[in-house]
Amino acid sequence: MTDVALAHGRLAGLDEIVDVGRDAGRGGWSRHVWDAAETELRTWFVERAERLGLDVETDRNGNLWAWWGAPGPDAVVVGSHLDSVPGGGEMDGPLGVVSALDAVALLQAQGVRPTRPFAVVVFAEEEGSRFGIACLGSRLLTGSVSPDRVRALRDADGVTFAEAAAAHGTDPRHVGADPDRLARIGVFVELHVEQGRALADLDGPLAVASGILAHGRWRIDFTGQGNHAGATRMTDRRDPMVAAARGILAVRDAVRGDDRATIGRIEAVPGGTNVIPSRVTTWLDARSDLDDDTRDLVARITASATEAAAAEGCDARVTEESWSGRVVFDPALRDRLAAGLGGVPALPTGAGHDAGVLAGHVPTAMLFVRNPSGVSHAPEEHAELADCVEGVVALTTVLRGLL
Ligand code: HGY
Ligand code: MN
Ligand code: MN
Ligand code: MN
Repeated sequence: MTDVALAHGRLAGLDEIVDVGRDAGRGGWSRHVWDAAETELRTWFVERAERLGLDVETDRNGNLWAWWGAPGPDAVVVGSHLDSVPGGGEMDGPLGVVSALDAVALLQAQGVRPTRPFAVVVFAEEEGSRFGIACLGSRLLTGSVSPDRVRALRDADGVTFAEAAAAHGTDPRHVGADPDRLARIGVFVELHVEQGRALADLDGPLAVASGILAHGRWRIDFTGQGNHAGATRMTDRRDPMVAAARGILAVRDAVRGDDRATIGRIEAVPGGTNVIPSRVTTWLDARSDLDDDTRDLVARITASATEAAAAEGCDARVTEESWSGRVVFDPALRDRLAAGLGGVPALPTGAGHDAGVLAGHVPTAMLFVRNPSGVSHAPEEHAELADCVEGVVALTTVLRGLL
């Protein structure tokens, strides 16, 4: 391994960024598109890529592309994302970006020179933590989301995507599908820390991805009557917090089989301790193996939210915010990679990825690196050095076979 890859018991690149975006309040890391932490990671990426002799450009949607040689058709593209969920782990995203750069360093140390265009890519807003739509950068690239809708998206401070983009050199008037750039991609490979513990149970360091669950995000607004906490008898209330509480408990009862449904975020308006809220909003993340199963799950949750609201004299409104159908990765490419790595297992995942968005447009594959506890989207997310190194070596092997 080159010295750039290994240091201090972890991949050197991860050490270079480990202090960026630490979230003392939540624990873990918070790095959201174009905030101070993610902007610092962008700067790190450009500097690290340029040290490797790569030429970095930012596309019309804020995604970063580090080209090894001239951009061109049938490119091998490898990468992931640098943003995180609030209070997330340090590896979800960055491990894939660091490993891609380390793989370039290793290929260069091995004297390999690309025989076809090659780029390391960093997709913007993969977690959707700032503007609400997951995989926003790859969805914009592939024309999978309306640019008008995206431009108007607001973050928690009321800043629009358009304003944030413009403040960071991305002209919002130009965001949207980038068919010429998409057509250049011959194959996309993403390495990612595993989110779940299948590899721990299999006692193996690596896997290729077989597919991704269907998943989406819905906003559920419970509206009632705002009022005074002390002057309003309990019998005179139309309290959306009580409706939301019933609706949240009903989510668990709505799942069937291996469905996954989560309410990870709730907001009361106006949010005063001595105020009965006028509105309570919850955000639902629902996933299942099949598109129809996910749709059916959300239909059950919608029915129970409506019922919970009516019981409190409130209303409930469910709005779809984003949707990703079930992904099956190209089996021939998947099996070719697995065989080239000595027969690593192929695993499905419940976690969404930019690779899931690209898979609908170009040959795409994923590599997973073991996460001993399986915990992710939390500070405890982890991967051992030896497995990270195996990941870099495996990614290098995969890329050699493609270059
Ligand atoms: O939500 C997901 O599955 C991914 O981490 N964005
Ligand atoms: Mn994630
Ligand atoms: Mn991720
Ligand atoms: Mn008062």
